[in-house]
Amino acid sequence: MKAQVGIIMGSKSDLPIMQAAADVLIELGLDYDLTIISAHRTPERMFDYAKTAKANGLKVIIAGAGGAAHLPGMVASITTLPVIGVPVKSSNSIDGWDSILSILQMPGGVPVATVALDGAKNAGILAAQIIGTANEKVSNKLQEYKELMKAKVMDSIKEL
Ligand code: RP5
Repeated sequence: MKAQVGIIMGSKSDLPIMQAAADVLIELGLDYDLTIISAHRTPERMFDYAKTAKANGLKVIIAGAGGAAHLPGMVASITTLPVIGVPVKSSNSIDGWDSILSILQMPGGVPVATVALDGAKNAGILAAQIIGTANEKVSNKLQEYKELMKAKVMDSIKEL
């Protein structure tokens, strides 16, 4: 089956953070397509990716970037697919707020669902939840995931 989730990031240096999105998608039984696209260094590649994403079978795009983090917003400006933005606290980020605000403060009409700073795991879960609205198998996996989280907390209480 073709990947339904596209994971993109501005630089290889974002990968240690963005890997968490890939890991949770695997846990939830979803395939992903992961690559590097820089809004500033490879703008044509970004345009082509966003323009063809839907035809390539993607249902959701997770985009991570840091500093002047334009990748998620620019991709959202080109595609009608939902875009989840992951602000990365990168080497060129002052304190993370630059990454957050660059992704969060989108103009009306072009939303990016922004998760927490370095919050790639939640981006993966949110992508699965979007796909789960029309996919019973993924929805069941998400339910199991929630049960597991609950069980872990209950176990930690017993260990006190
Ligand atoms: C952003 O600049 C990237 O997404 C990355 O977070 C940051 C730094 O990139 P490198 O200089 O490490 O390639 O565009």
